[in-house]
Amino acid sequence: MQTTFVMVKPDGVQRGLVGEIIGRFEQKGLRLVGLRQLTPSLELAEAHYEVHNERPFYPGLIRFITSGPVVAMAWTGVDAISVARNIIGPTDGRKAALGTIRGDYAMDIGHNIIHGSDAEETAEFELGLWFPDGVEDWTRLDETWVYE
Ligand code: D4T
Repeated sequence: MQTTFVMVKPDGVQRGLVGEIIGRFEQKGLRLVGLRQLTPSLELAEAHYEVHNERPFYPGLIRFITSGPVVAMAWTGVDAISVARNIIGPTDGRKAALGTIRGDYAMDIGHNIIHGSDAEETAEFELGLWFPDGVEDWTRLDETWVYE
Protein backbone atom coordinates (compact mmCIF):
# COMPACT_ATOMS: atom_id res chain seq x y z
CA MET A 1 0.00 0.00 0.00
CA GLN A 2 1.13 3.54 -0.74
CA THR A 3 -0.28 6.89 0.30
CA THR A 4 -0.08 9.82 -2.10
CA PHE A 5 -0.72 13.54 -1.80
CA VAL A 6 -3.30 15.09 -4.11
CA MET A 7 -4.42 18.72 -4.19
CA VAL A 8 -7.28 20.41 -6.02
CA LYS A 9 -5.73 23.74 -7.04
CA PRO A 10 -7.55 27.09 -6.77
CA ASP A 11 -8.93 26.81 -10.32
CA GLY A 12 -10.45 23.39 -9.58
CA VAL A 13 -12.07 24.71 -6.40
CA GLN A 14 -13.41 27.86 -8.11
CA ARG A 15 -14.79 25.79 -10.98
CA GLY A 16 -16.76 23.59 -8.61
CA LEU A 17 -14.87 20.38 -9.39
CA VAL A 18 -14.05 19.22 -5.85
CA GLY A 19 -16.91 16.73 -5.58
CA GLU A 20 -16.31 15.33 -9.07
CA ILE A 21 -12.60 14.90 -8.35
CA ILE A 22 -13.10 13.20 -4.98
CA GLY A 23 -15.65 10.91 -6.65
CA ARG A 24 -13.18 9.78 -9.30
CA PHE A 25 -10.57 8.74 -6.72
CA GLU A 26 -13.19 7.12 -4.51
CA GLN A 27 -14.79 5.18 -7.36
CA LYS A 28 -11.41 3.88 -8.51
CA GLY A 29 -11.03 2.17 -5.12
CA LEU A 30 -8.55 4.47 -3.40
CA ARG A 31 -9.14 5.18 0.29
CA LEU A 32 -9.43 8.81 1.46
CA VAL A 33 -7.19 9.18 4.53
CA GLY A 34 -6.74 12.97 4.68
CA LEU A 35 -8.82 15.98 3.60
CA ARG A 36 -8.49 19.68 4.35
CA GLN A 37 -9.36 22.98 2.69
CA LEU A 38 -7.09 25.96 3.15
CA THR A 39 -5.62 28.95 1.38
CA PRO A 40 -1.91 28.04 1.33
CA SER A 41 0.46 30.45 3.03
CA LEU A 42 3.42 31.76 1.04
CA GLU A 43 5.73 29.59 3.19
CA LEU A 44 3.73 26.44 2.48
CA ALA A 45 3.51 27.13 -1.25
CA GLU A 46 7.23 27.87 -1.49
CA ALA A 47 8.11 24.70 0.43
CA HIS A 48 5.80 22.59 -1.76
CA TYR A 49 7.20 23.95 -5.04
CA GLU A 50 10.80 24.40 -3.86
CA VAL A 51 12.05 22.06 -6.59
CA HIS A 52 10.85 24.59 -9.19
CA ASN A 53 12.20 27.76 -7.57
CA GLU A 54 14.66 28.51 -10.40
CA ARG A 55 12.07 27.99 -13.16
CA PRO A 56 10.64 31.00 -15.04
CA PHE A 57 7.05 30.00 -14.20
CA TYR A 58 7.78 29.80 -10.44
CA PRO A 59 6.61 33.32 -9.36
CA GLY A 60 3.32 32.94 -11.25
CA LEU A 61 2.87 29.44 -9.85
CA ILE A 62 3.28 30.68 -6.27
CA ARG A 63 0.87 33.58 -6.90
CA PHE A 64 -1.68 31.16 -8.34
CA ILE A 65 -1.47 28.52 -5.62
CA THR A 66 -1.78 31.11 -2.81
CA SER A 67 -4.63 32.98 -4.55
CA GLY A 68 -7.47 31.12 -2.85
CA PRO A 69 -8.55 27.88 -1.23
CA VAL A 70 -7.19 24.53 -2.32
CA VAL A 71 -8.35 21.09 -1.20
CA ALA A 72 -5.51 18.92 0.07
CA MET A 73 -6.07 15.18 0.16
CA ALA A 74 -4.26 11.97 1.02
CA TRP A 75 -5.25 8.78 -0.79
CA THR A 76 -4.13 5.23 0.01
CA GLY A 77 -4.09 2.14 -2.20
CA VAL A 78 -1.83 -0.33 -3.98
CA ASP A 79 0.51 1.77 -6.18
CA ALA A 80 -1.54 4.84 -5.19
CA ILE A 81 1.07 7.28 -6.55
CA SER A 82 0.99 6.04 -10.15
CA VAL A 83 -2.74 5.26 -10.01
CA ALA A 84 -3.43 8.88 -8.94
CA ARG A 85 -1.12 10.24 -11.67
CA ASN A 86 -3.06 8.20 -14.23
CA ILE A 87 -6.39 9.53 -12.97
CA ILE A 88 -4.95 13.08 -13.16
CA GLY A 89 -3.25 12.90 -16.60
CA PRO A 90 -0.20 14.76 -17.94
CA THR A 91 0.65 18.37 -16.98
CA ASP A 92 -0.67 20.10 -20.12
CA GLY A 93 -4.45 19.96 -20.13
CA ARG A 94 -4.66 20.39 -23.91
CA LYS A 95 -2.51 17.30 -24.45
CA ALA A 96 -4.02 15.15 -21.69
CA ALA A 97 -6.28 12.32 -22.87
CA LEU A 98 -10.04 12.57 -22.38
CA GLY A 99 -11.01 10.49 -19.38
CA THR A 100 -8.26 11.98 -17.23
CA ILE A 101 -9.13 14.90 -14.95
CA ARG A 102 -6.84 17.31 -16.81
CA GLY A 103 -7.96 15.93 -20.18
CA ASP A 104 -11.59 16.46 -19.28
CA TYR A 105 -11.34 19.84 -17.53
CA ALA A 106 -8.07 21.70 -18.27
CA MET A 107 -6.93 23.84 -21.21
CA ASP A 108 -3.64 25.05 -19.76
CA ILE A 109 -0.35 24.00 -18.12
CA GLY A 110 -0.54 26.44 -15.20
CA HIS A 111 -4.26 26.20 -14.55
CA ASN A 112 -4.32 22.42 -14.62
CA ILE A 113 -6.84 21.80 -11.82
CA ILE A 114 -4.98 19.30 -9.67
CA HIS A 115 -1.63 18.12 -8.34
CA GLY A 116 -0.46 14.60 -7.49
CA SER A 117 2.85 13.44 -6.01
CA ASP A 118 5.19 11.99 -8.63
CA ALA A 119 7.32 9.57 -6.56
CA GLU A 120 7.55 7.91 -3.13
CA GLU A 121 10.00 10.49 -1.77
CA THR A 122 7.88 13.44 -2.94
CA ALA A 123 4.71 11.84 -1.56
CA GLU A 124 6.35 11.43 1.83
CA PHE A 125 7.65 15.01 1.77
CA GLU A 126 4.34 16.53 0.62
CA LEU A 127 2.21 14.50 3.07
CA GLY A 128 4.44 15.70 5.92
CA LEU A 129 4.09 19.27 4.70
CA TRP A 130 0.30 19.37 4.24
CA PHE A 131 -0.71 16.84 6.91
CA PRO A 132 1.78 17.48 9.73
CA ASP A 133 -0.52 15.71 12.23
CA GLY A 134 -0.59 12.58 10.06
CA VAL A 135 -3.47 10.94 8.22
CA GLU A 136 -6.40 8.72 9.21
CA ASP A 137 -5.83 4.98 9.58
CA TRP A 138 -8.96 3.09 8.60
CA THR A 139 -10.08 0.25 6.34
CA ARG A 140 -12.63 0.57 3.56
CA LEU A 141 -15.00 -2.36 3.88
CA ASP A 142 -15.13 -2.87 0.11
CA GLU A 143 -11.35 -3.29 -0.22
CA THR A 144 -11.79 -7.07 -0.01
CA TRP A 145 -13.74 -6.63 -3.28
CA VAL A 146 -11.43 -4.03 -4.83
CA TYR A 147 -8.34 -6.25 -4.49
CA GLU A 148 -8.11 -10.01 -5.19
P1 D4T B 1 1.96 19.21 -10.38
O1 D4T B 1 3.28 19.23 -9.66
O2 D4T B 1 1.16 20.44 -10.17
O3 D4T B 1 1.20 17.96 -10.14
O4 D4T B 1 2.24 19.17 -11.89
P2 D4T B 1 3.09 18.13 -12.70
O5 D4T B 1 3.86 17.21 -11.79
O6 D4T B 1 2.21 17.49 -13.70
O7 D4T B 1 4.06 19.12 -13.44
P3 D4T B 1 5.42 19.81 -12.97
O8 D4T B 1 5.90 19.23 -11.69
O9 D4T B 1 6.32 19.79 -14.16
O10 D4T B 1 4.97 21.33 -12.75
C1 D4T B 1 4.57 21.80 -11.49
C2 D4T B 1 3.49 22.85 -11.68
O11 D4T B 1 4.01 23.99 -12.34
C3 D4T B 1 3.08 24.45 -13.31
N1 D4T B 1 3.82 24.72 -14.54
C4 D4T B 1 4.64 23.76 -15.05
C5 D4T B 1 3.65 25.92 -15.18
O12 D4T B 1 2.89 26.80 -14.72
N2 D4T B 1 4.33 26.16 -16.34
C6 D4T B 1 5.17 25.23 -16.87
O13 D4T B 1 5.80 25.48 -17.93
C7 D4T B 1 5.33 23.96 -16.21
C8 D4T B 1 6.24 22.89 -16.77
C9 D4T B 1 2.12 23.37 -13.43
C10 D4T B 1 2.40 22.42 -12.54
